[in-house]
Amino acid sequence: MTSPVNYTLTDEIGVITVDNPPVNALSHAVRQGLMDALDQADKDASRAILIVCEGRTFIAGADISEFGKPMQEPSLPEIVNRIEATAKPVVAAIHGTALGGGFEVALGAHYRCAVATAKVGLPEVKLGLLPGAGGTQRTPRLAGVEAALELMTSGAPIAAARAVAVGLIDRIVDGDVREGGMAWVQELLAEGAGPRRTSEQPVPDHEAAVFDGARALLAKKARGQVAPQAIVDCVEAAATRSFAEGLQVERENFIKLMNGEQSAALRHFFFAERQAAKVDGLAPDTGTRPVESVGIIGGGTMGGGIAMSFANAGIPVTLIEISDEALERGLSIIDRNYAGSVKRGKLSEDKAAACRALISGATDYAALSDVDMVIEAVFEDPNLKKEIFKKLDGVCKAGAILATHTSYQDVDAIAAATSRPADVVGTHFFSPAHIMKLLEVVRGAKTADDVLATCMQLAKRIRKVPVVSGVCYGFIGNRMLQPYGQQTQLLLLEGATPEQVDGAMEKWGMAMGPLRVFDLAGLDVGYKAREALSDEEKGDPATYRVPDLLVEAERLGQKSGAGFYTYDENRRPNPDPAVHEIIRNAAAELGIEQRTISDEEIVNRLIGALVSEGRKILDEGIAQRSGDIDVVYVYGYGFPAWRGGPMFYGEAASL
Ligand code: 3H9
Repeated sequence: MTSPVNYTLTDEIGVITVDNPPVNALSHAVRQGLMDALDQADKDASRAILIVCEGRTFIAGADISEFGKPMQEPSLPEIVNRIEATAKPVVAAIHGTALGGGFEVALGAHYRCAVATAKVGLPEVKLGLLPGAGGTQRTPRLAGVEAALELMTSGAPIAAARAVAVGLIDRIVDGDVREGGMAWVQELLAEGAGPRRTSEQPVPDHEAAVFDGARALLAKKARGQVAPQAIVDCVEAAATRSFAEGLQVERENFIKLMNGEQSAALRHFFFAERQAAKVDGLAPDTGTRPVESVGIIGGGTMGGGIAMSFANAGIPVTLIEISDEALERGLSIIDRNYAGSVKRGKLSEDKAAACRALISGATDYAALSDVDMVIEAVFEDPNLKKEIFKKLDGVCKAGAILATHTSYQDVDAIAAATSRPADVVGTHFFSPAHIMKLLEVVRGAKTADDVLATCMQLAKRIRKVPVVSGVCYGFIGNRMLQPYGQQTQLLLLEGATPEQVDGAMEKWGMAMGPLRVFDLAGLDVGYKAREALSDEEKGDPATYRVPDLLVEAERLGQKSGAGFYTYDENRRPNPDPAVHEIIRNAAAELGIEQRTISDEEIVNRLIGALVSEGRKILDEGIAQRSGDIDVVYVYGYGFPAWRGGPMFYGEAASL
């Protein structure tokens, strides 16, 4: 087998080239290849060494698929230390993304250059880990404690220019990365530059309080997570102990994290997310349709957010509303959202203006005659949706994709309103649609394969995480929410308070407890939906008695200042004895005896409700795989990624 690492001696420079598609991950073969190449370079006539990569990127990290298995020698820390110890100057030349162990290889080198488009980062924290090949010790020596903590605890990559500014990269090279790297090595040799070892440099001065400050901040920002705190410990060791001792602290923490539950969950989630983008049963040669223009029907909150998602990806949007006034209102919400993005520093003013310029409005469906895709995003009225699809059938060009944004409706029934059901698909965005990453792509019985493939690809283009769902009431996410909500109501009647339920779930890791979510969504929404149902369809009255009573007392949730909580002017929820009384009375009326309920019971019953519905969804083939359900819950419902998603957690906890 040929090695994924190639070594050549060119113009007195030993060039080590890693070529391990798709992302040059540091598999065992790459690690061995690097060691062999270093051996060769040690012995030959080279005067300096260049490390560079083939393909789309520099090394993107350790090979995550090898984690959790016995590690084969040579280990990555050994390689990085060996690179740094080399007697000849070593230069790393970076393109694409140098991430994790990949960037640590570059940090082991004595000099680093990058093309301007490159990014570097230490994203291990997103896998529940920390940089385990010297990254926690070398980064603060080069960039200072604060920049190092930010890079490693956020896991977010930084652009080459920023990396130069903080001292992690020495220079930007123009043109081809290999040529640029070679030219710089020649320059360094001409200057007589020798090895420059980061481990021999001191950590720059910093405030002593920075570590405790970071710990306190992360306890809030990364509630419940162990890796960010361990990173702070390692950086503190870098600042207070010798390099060798610091490496030891890093190693011990790395191994502890690698063997822990959180990293196992996050590693599962990494692959689940990538797997979710794949559609089972599609022929490998399934084509996609070009989507270079989009029409959106309905300029409400959802329609506007969806329009922004496309415009932000450079795809022009025509927004359709029923009247000039409604259109104006919709466009002004979009203006406000863009202004908000600029204010929060998410978009530059120029970029926001350029995106906004891609959104135009119309009140006549004729404006949609030439678009490649239409997304209908009007409110959840099946008859209105069908009427719209009939109209679209009349005006849209052949081959246009017709999508309905819906949380619950029957996509097949909507498709049947057209003469081209194969072109119809469901796209369930999450609110706010320009921010939330999840997109449920609903595959109708007749949806064409290339329509589905196009939606999956398009989702990536508009920076969403797509998951395929079959047709059922509520699809994957909202269908599971129903038993979760019902179980929440039963817990209240049995004796838990809203603040206890939310507190238990938030402490466990949910971004928001269920009752705060209901208050945010508005209790009147469910109330109105129930009005249309028969008693039999509504199910056990205990599962909706309390919210009914709250709506009847004009407690509609956050928007009316009171729901399961009362809200102050800053929209902070406060427990309300009046709600406790409503719950107690409802329990008495329904003959339910109240008791003390533990937090553990709350978590097990609520997550258990998600898991058992998730299993039904899998059995019915609504979700392709259990990892897809995990992706839906993490990206759409604030489920903690470090618990792996409900299905992963349910399996591990035997729920
Ligand atoms: C680490 O380095 C620990 C060290 O500190 C210490 C060690 C002692 N391994 O995302 P994509 C696969 S921890 C194995 O769709 P993109 C991925 O599964 C690591 N496989 O592409 C997919 O496979 P498939 C720190 C990997 O262009 C294919 O490559 N590094 C790895 O959207 C394409 O991936 C990271 O956490 C890997 N490291 O994004 C970086 N990376 O086609 C993780 C990717 O079969 N990776 N694959 O589904 C990324 O962030 C993105 O993949 C990247 C490319 C930005 C590189």
